[in-house]
Amino acid sequence: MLPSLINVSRRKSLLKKLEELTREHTAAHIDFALVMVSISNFRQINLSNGFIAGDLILEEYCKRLQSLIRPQDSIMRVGSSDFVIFIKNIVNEGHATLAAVKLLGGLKEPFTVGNKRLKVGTNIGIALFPDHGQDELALLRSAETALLESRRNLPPYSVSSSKYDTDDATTWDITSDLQKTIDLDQLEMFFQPQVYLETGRVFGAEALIRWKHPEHGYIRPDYFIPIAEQSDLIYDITNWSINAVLWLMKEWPEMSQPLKVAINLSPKMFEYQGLVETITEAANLFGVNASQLTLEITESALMRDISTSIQCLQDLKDEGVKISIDDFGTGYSSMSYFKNIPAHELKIDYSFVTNLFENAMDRHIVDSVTKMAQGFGLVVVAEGVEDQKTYDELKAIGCDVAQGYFIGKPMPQGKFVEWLQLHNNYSKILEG
Ligand code: G
Ligand code: G
Ligand code: MN
Repeated sequence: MLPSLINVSRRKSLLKKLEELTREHTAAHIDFALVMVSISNFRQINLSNGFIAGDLILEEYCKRLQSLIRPQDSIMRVGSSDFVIFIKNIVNEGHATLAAVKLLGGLKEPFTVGNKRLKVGTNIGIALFPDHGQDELALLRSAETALLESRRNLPPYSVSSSKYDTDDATTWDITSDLQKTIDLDQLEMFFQPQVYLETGRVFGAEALIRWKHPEHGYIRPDYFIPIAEQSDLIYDITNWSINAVLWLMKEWPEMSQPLKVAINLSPKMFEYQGLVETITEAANLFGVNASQLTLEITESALMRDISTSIQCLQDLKDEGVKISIDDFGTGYSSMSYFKNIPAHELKIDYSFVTNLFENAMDRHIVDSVTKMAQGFGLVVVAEGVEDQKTYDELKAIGCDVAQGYFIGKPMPQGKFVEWLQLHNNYSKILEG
């Protein structure tokens, strides 16, 4: 099953409405589109601006949605920041695409709350009846899959590509495709450089997995990792990631100090007893010092399973492996973390960093989180550094490390090695 984006009670009323529609439309031989609209940065809006502002934005957002559809179409709110629109009398896919583009265009303009203008991100997933599902469940699953997929598109919408089927065809395909890719060793590891803000020297890299699908091109991990987490595939992928990283870093050029490499760890891996051994044995085998390895764990995952993960984190720490708290600020960031979690590093989520100049509150958050984390002895990494201005500002704030498109995009091994060589020479020149 795909991760469900909708909570249970709302899902029930949505399914009921859908069931009515499918029945009605089958009888009349008319097609309709199920359009799922989701605010991508709602949690962050709440965190940066407060829940009152969040509620106001939601209200304005609903009004704007209403103004963008035709009177015969209807909207349902199905989650805290998720909506479903039923568009009737759809003739073909192009018609549905037009509707999505119109919605995105209308929702792109900033929203005014008090004296602030805030940008709201929207993702859209579309499924057509009956092409992408002949009953309400299949149709909803197709729309949810399209919504997930929309995250790797620009503009951020996607029309379902699944042919209707009564079984779990969509999920099954992806899972078996992924299994095949792992077996054939066709996943790729990309690296995104990280530099010290103070000196500009290389600090290390974040390893980011890529799946190059023969038909669909590069598929981003935020799409397939959640699917892998639903099965044992996540174990295979984690194993592959660790080995690929250790293998590839042996080819990196000698730098003035050993580079760190950060691997993203799915929280599901804490359920696996052999995690610590797997990592330390692999490091031994490849002759890499465990202290060069960092595991990134998202803040929300740590909060969810704090008791099971904490012993594991402590064991990893005892072996010299470093722990980084990823996406900080996007969950319910708690101070108790710093006291209880054996972490070495904190990554400020890119959503705060990219808005550093547009949103005074975000700048304030970056500034205070940096100071607080450093007070607890953590290295602070800012993600999403996209320009010189932001880089300079982070340096002034006193952040330790920067990562982002301004420094370098995630790149395959060959490109990354070139980048390291160039950067190394450049640093030498600077230092005379
Ligand atoms: O680069 P980017 O869009 O691809 O990464 C999207 C998300 O996928 C990030 O949040 C990152 O944490 C996650 N991710 C990237 N590589 C891996 C990996 O090897 N394992 C796991 N579990 N997650 C990964
Ligand atoms: O694990 P995490 O969620 O932190 O993954 C980092 C994500 O951020 C990856 O998807 C990566 O491709 C993306 N990313 C890296 N640098 C930038 C940047 O400068 N801007 C934006 N918008 N995204 C970035
Ligand atoms: Mn990460």
